[in-house]
Amino acid sequence: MTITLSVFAQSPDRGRGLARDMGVRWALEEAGLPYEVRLVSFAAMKEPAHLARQPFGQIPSYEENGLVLFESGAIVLHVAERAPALLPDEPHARAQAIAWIFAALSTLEPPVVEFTMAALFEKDQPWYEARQPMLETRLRARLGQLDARLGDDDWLGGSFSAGDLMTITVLRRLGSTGLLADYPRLAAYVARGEARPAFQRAFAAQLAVFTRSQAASG
Ligand code: GTB
Repeated sequence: MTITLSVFAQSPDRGRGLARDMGVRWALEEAGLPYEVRLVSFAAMKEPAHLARQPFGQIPSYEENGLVLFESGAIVLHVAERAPALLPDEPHARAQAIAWIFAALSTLEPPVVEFTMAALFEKDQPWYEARQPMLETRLRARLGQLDARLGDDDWLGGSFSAGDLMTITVLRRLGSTGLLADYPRLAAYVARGEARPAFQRAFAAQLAVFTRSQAASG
């Protein structure tokens, strides 16, 4: 059984582990499942061979024994279903961990992405200055709610799960904004996730891809 992930040949995040293969790599490391990577360029992502794996021409995609999957959340869930370290067996705890995967992607991620993408790519737009405070207010509302739910616990469901993995993966995108400094419990939560050996291995693996790509092109 070989698992193959398609990932950026040269990640635009320069190896900071912000592209969406990071959560999948982390899940595979937590599950103890080895994997290989296929490096794809931006051009190759739009070619039929990759579109057959990922219909929107993006990374990541996942292949295993004839199964081809896309969407990082679906891939993490697929991996987690085989890993008690990521999804508890107890039915209620399991359903709640799955709810946190969905919450990370459908409730938390949209305001995170809107805010960070605008700050990165839309600063020159005439509406930027007027719109960004509104995006920040929306984002802070979600961060405040998440902070209240986490409270002083280590993890969202008592013990670490794929729900935490996905939530922390989304929160990491706020790293360069400094916003998490206003939510010390969330900042500590992210740090706890990043301190996990599986996270460290996943981070090192994606950084090595970027470092090699720089060496090859430099
Ligand atoms: N919903 C999909 C999933 O979760 O799998 C979204 C996949 C996705 O957005 N993939 C992006 C992609 O392939 C890379 S991760 N983009 C190329 C394209 O659409 O042509 C998003 C990303 C990119 C860069 C940074 N960064 O530089 O910090 C962070 C996140």
